[in-house]
Amino acid sequence: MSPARSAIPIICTEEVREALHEGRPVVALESNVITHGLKYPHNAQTALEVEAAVRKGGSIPATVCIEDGAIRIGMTEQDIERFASESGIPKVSSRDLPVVLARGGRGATTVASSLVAAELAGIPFFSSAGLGGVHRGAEMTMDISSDLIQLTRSKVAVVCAGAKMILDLKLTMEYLETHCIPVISHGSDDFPAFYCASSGLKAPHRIDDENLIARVVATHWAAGHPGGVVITTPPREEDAVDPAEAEAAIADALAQAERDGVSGQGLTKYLMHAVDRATGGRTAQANMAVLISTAEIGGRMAAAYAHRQAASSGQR
Ligand code: PSU
Ligand code: MN
Repeated sequence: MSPARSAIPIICTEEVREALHEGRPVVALESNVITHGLKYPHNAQTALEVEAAVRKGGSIPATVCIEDGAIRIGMTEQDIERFASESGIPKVSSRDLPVVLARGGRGATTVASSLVAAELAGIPFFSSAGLGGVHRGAEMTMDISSDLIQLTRSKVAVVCAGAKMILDLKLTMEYLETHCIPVISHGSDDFPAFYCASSGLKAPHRIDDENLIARVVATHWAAGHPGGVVITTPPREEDAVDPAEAEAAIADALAQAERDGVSGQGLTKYLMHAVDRATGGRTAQANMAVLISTAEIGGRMAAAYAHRQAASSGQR
């Protein structure tokens, strides 16, 4: 381990440590969705169901958070309950991570900071429902989620249901293309929009065979690329929200955010909650369902990748 890395305390649960040691598949998960994405007690319940779904897919779940200035890889049921029920736990994205760690603090990791943690711990797969991306109006605000920037820097494959629909998905796709991040759609021709099966945008590549996806991920890294791969999977039909309904709620939420002068790091949470209220909780319901269904597929993909790695190291 390099000196820079050993300066960061990383504490894995025993289960995760053993799995990593034995080359068994692990899927990293974020905790910001627990503290900032969903409301108590649905957040705690969903986080546990997400972990169960990763197991059903054949992998070990490792929810990431920061406590006492250490990166925790794997949260116990009690940890999840605490994060879900306590207020005031800060959202920690990549830019905040060194400050919270150095100060000995705690926080909930976004997709971006969870990718940093996953790579440090040697976990090549991560799953969440919706990536952060390029916000609508970013040509004026320059609000682009560090989830995207971190994807260009961390060798972690991200399994998700596309990016959050509150974003400008066309610009988000452009960003990913510009930064050489492969986007592979599984089970659909289209790039999904988190609540909805399609964003109306075609995915650049569709691959349904999970072993082939594992091969793409391995090939991307073998070619020397320093970043990740985005693997999308649409919400199940029964969970998806009608795009027209979602879009109307998003338009209202964006107008409200402008009236209330909300921007910056609080914007994503503000918009997501405004959309949930406008749809009578329908989108929050879809959010929970898609977190769970995506996690199971993430579990399957990480398992396929680990299997492939074991087979190729056995050949050497
Ligand atoms: N709010 C939600 N759900 C979420 C998030 C916020 O209702 O999932 C999150 C995720 O943790 C994601 C982050 O990584 O927001 C992106 O925030 P930003 O757009 O500020 O980078
Ligand atoms: Mn932002």
